[in-house]
Amino acid sequence: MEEKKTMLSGIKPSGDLTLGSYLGPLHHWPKMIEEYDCYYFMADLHAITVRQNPADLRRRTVEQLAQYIACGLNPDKCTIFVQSHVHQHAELGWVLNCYAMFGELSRMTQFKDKSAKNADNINGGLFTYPSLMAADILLYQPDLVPVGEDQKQHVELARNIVQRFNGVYGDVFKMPEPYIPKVGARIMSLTNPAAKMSKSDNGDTGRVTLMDDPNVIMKQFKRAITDSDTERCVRYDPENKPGVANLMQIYASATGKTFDEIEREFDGLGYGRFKPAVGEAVVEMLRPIQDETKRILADRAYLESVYRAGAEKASRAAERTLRRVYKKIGFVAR
Ligand code: AQP
Repeated sequence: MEEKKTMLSGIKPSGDLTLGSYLGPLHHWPKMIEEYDCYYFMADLHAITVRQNPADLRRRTVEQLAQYIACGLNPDKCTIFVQSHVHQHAELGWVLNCYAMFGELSRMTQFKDKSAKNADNINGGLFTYPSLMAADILLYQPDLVPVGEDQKQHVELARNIVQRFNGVYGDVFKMPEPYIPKVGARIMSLTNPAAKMSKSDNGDTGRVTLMDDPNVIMKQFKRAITDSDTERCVRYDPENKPGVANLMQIYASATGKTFDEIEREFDGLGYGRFKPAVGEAVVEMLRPIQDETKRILADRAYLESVYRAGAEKASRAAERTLRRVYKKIGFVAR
């Protein structure tokens, strides 16, 4: 039998998972399990590049695991782990720091964005984040790396590192290929369609989290920014009507309808009917996920067994790569 290809992806527990986390990466993941040997992780090492409250970080990491499972990741069919449980990530991250150039790290737009957002804490981790991300990827030698549009630049950097490293030591790392899903690729804030909906944007009405109460979700959608054009019709035009395009993208992902179908459905009805309809579709999409998350979270022993087994399996795979790297660069074997 032909061996399955490998795939890897993770999300930082830097805030409660949002509609963006779900419609961007998470809801594509379960479909990959049959075809690929999948590794999914909670990227807690990455989360601390921004100051975290320890109790919140712990809670969110476990809650995120429950949400992964609730969204359809069957732990018997894929490997789910906490990044800090697999020490090889931090170790290879350090090595790859020595193969990532200052100039290329300085060009990362996420570093610039995050530095601007956290001006009082522009730490080294924020700067070298892409080397750790390259390590996350390369440890498992994946064939495919599903990422959002905004992570594409980091995968490009990982590819540069591979080229540089393999150029010196031979064929050590497999060249990673980014994969960007078409629909739901980038969900924007409901109050500012120019900014991505982010987990860490607290206290802002532009964010919907996976565990938000239905009343809260409806309120957020009713308040969503549409557009100031006089036309006031539901039409997919991301350039001139970004707020409406974002809502259409969410509605399309939640209902499976095409943009044409949505335009016909709301023809002549205006935004007053459209916005609550998107809210309702999201509430219905999230309802089973919320119920299942709550059920799983109540079984702490089960969750622990999942992350322990995941860490063991991931560690075995990661160690194979790390040993090879250490040997190639001249470290004495223990
Ligand atoms: N709004 C979004 N729409 C589509 N995809 C998104 N992703 C994040 N937000 C959206 C994608 O999720 C993957 C994992 O995200 P991450 O947590 O590792 O990094 P992030 O992009 O920094 O996410 P946030 O929510 O914006 O986190 P904070 O607020 O902590 O900075 C990535 O592939 C990302 O594209």
